[in-house]
Amino acid sequence: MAQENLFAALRAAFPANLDEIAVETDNGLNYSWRDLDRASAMLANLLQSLGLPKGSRIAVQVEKSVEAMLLYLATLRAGLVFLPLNTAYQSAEIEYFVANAEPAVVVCSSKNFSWVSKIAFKAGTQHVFTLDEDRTGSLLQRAAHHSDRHTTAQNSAQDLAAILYTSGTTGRSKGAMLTHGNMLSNALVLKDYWGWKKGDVLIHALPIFHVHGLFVAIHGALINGSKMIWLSKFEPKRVLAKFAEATVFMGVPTLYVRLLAEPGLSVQSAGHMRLFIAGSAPLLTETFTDWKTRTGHTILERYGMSETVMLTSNPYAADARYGGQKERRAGAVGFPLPGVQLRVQSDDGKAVAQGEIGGLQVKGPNVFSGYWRMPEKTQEEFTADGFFKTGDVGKIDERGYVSIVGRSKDLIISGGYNVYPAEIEGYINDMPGVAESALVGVAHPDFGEVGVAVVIAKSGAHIAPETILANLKSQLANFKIPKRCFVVDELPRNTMGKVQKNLLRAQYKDLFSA
Ligand code: MCA
Ligand code: AMP
Repeated sequence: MAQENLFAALRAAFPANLDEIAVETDNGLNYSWRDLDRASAMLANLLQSLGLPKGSRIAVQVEKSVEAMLLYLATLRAGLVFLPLNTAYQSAEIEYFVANAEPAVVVCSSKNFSWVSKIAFKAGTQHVFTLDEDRTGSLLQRAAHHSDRHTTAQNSAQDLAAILYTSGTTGRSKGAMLTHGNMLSNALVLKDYWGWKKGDVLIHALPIFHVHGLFVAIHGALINGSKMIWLSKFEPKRVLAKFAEATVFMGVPTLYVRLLAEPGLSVQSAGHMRLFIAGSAPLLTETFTDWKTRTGHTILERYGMSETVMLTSNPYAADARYGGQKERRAGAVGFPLPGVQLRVQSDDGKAVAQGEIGGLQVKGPNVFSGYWRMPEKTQEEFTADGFFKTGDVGKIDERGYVSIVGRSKDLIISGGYNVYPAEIEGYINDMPGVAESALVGVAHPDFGEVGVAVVIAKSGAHIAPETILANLKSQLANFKIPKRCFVVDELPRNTMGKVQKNLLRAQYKDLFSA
């Protein structure tokens, strides 16, 4: 059987001279390619020493660190399944993911060990390790006893490699199952499409518990044998300072908005850079044009999903193989990537006329195999002829450019993180004194879009907005907390009695206007 393990392909792309620097961190640590190979081998040997059945999940909720990336690489090379979890998730959220995914191993930061281990052991997890960003914790201590030689597990393209939790309209997260083939095919397409070349250096300033930072950024650099300048957290000044030593930067729109606020951003300071890529949320035309004016660079916007990795991209350069278009257009997410079929359908499943708005549906080697242990839900989200319904609403213009004009799924994307109104409304509605609530997204100058909660109190009850927010903050990840909360007498409803969120969005649309 051909070896189609993703790590095997990444390892094959390492430079011949393994003593070259692969990762340079913002706290002065350098990791050679040999370090990456040896350390991920030791971690893979530790994981394999546990005797886990094929397909076992390794759940990881740790602060960003090179060692956390090495654990991801080790999971791939051991042929196990990586399950990254946002560090902001609190116990109720972790309880859900652990119960749903039933990981064989959980790796958490030592500060959370007491409550995470309780949840994990209760759910049947056999091993809980700690890993901290200062390179301490039981995981590395145990790995130190293992050999730095490891033969990568034999996997087929269809084998599961990662589970990424995401959610559609239901509000309850679903585990998107990504295979070695989904991710390798996408990495190889993007390597070519974005013109990666020898000597490229990536600035990595994104979290590594989502697709953008974990797959698009890391796979992009590794599959090209490119050095990464590794920032533990996004700090605009630090990113700016690294432009002189790097060539590629990837970010969500908020990162670009914050970099634009830096006086030091200029044609000169961005002169060494080759490519700025944006995605995960809509890039405002204003940000696109301001960036061009300030740096001379045209941001390349692309469109992806946890279920599909990258789907479309604006062109890097005019390339006859891809239609020859050169223009990167603000407000468009470019063209379907090679191998990706994208179509626009109306709600009743009919093709819409060219340029008309409808639901975006996709098919391709990058599209996931389904939601973890949710076959019915998976079936609902695929058409009879095998297209995945993205839940995004868009159109394709006469030159083939795809634009996303909205979402049919009730989703707020705040600073690149997804916030599911159904989930937040559920928590608010469970609070004493609350009769009903609605969470709507409104424009925000920094995060792009943020949640605003509109709440109806039970008759005779009195509940203060700050009480609602404090209650949510004690249970949910900080980025999910509505930025404002209003307690009102009634919610606008249509004739069917459904809350008209569009009217609420209109009512609060100027709440954060700069
Ligand atoms: C932080 N805060 C936020 C967010 N981040 N509020 C709303 N939305 C956010 N995204 C709040 C915190 O709750 C906290 O509030 C305060 O801001 C400061 O927290 P801190 O963590 O210091 O914030 P930050 O450093 O300013 O973080 C902003 C950020 C971060 C750097 C933009 O959100 C970020 O790294 N976003 C990238 C997300 C990402 O990687 N998305 C890719 C998803 P308080 O003090 O009140 O608690 S993958 C994807 O979407 C698809 C597949 C694709 O196409 O890529
Ligand atoms: P996730 O649920 O984290 O996989 O995020 C995927 C969603 O992010 C997509 O379904 C889109 O709604 C949104 N998204 C990703 N890239 C873009 C983009 N370039 N423009 C607008 N929305 C985007």
